[in-house]
Amino acid sequence: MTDLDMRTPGALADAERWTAHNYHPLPVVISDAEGAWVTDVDGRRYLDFLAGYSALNFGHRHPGLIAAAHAQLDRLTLTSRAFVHDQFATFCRGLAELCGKGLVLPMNTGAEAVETGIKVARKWGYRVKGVPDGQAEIIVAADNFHGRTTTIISFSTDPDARDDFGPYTPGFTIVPYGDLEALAGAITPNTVAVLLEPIQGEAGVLVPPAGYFAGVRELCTDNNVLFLADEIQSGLGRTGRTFAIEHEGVVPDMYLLGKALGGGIVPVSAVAANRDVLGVLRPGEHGSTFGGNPLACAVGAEVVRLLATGEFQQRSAELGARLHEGLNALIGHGVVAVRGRGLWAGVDIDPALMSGRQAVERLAERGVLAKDTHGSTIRLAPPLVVTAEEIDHAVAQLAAIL
Ligand code: IF1
Repeated sequence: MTDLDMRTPGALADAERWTAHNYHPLPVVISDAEGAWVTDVDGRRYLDFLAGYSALNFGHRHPGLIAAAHAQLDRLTLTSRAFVHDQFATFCRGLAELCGKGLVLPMNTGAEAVETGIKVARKWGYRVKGVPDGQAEIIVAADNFHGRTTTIISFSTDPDARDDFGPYTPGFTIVPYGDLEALAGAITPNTVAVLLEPIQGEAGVLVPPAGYFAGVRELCTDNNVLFLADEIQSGLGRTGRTFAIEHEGVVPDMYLLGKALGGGIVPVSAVAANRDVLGVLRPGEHGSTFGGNPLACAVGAEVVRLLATGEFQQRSAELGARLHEGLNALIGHGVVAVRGRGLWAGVDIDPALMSGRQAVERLAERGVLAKDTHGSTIRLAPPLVVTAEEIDHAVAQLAAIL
């Protein structure tokens, strides 16, 4: 940003002064937002093509979600799970039915859902499968991203996410993503689960080879191993289906959900599975202060209602085709490759032209917000309320900077 007006630099300096530098944000200070648009403190408007890393699938301040939040704020916000509240069963039942599963365990962040999935898979391994105590193994993919806790980064292959955070949690085996043979070779009698993203987000929106997940499903079923699908970023309409794994015609044993489940208002995450899996937990064995709180359940239940109609999935499929058509036309004109499904794309910019960071800085100058992942790859993931014209406008700005 060159001609920063007075308010942005001051706000940037203040933020820089008082916070740990665990991010390197673009110099954009947002103060208002609605739908697919945000406005900065100097009144500049931007199309939001990051959407909170897919936590804003329904756009900024979706009226139905805000109304659900306001109504609940005026009644009851927190009880803890020491008691029940009148929003709890509605949310858990609605989400369980959306997933086609028998039970739901609500948490708050995505990492907590992943940690819950890991703990439940291990407990299932010991109490149901009969794995010797402390010997449970979970298979994950290289280039995964499942969160930032010390256990989760223990099985990360990204040095930035992992280095200097040891000692690391044992019990995880890493295989190449998309490689069925390697996965088959990694399964032992102590394997309790396979944990995979249906599309690898942070890795650059990597779509697996056709048939890969059908093979994963078969291997897990044949070896009495749980298949955990991390749909925290790929799920809830982002790829044109309720869950990205649907594109593979496969049903996982556990859905790990988060981000958009909170409607872009409150952190809401959850694990959905059948009783033979989630039923292994007994009172006192897992939980969290805010998991399943009334405000989270009121918003989460409205998110489930929004998804039940299929309109957002339909929009993502139709407008996603338009987005990918526009992006594919740039291949050979500054773009090397485009990947993704629905309203989700990973775009590899020609590294000889610019880095991913430079690309998103230039896009911001042209009023489009996006985020680079690694190297010269940028990810594009607008809210599912984006219009066709806004998609065309964003693609035109990308063409203009190349
Ligand atoms: C950051 C990106 C990173 C996720 C999947 C679990 C989680 C995430 C598939 C954990 C979170 C966020 C975290 C945020 C940036 C963003 C991200 F992939 F979306 F781009 F980091 F890789 N599973 N992804 O994508 O959920 O605990 O954050 O609620 O940490 O920088 P969380």
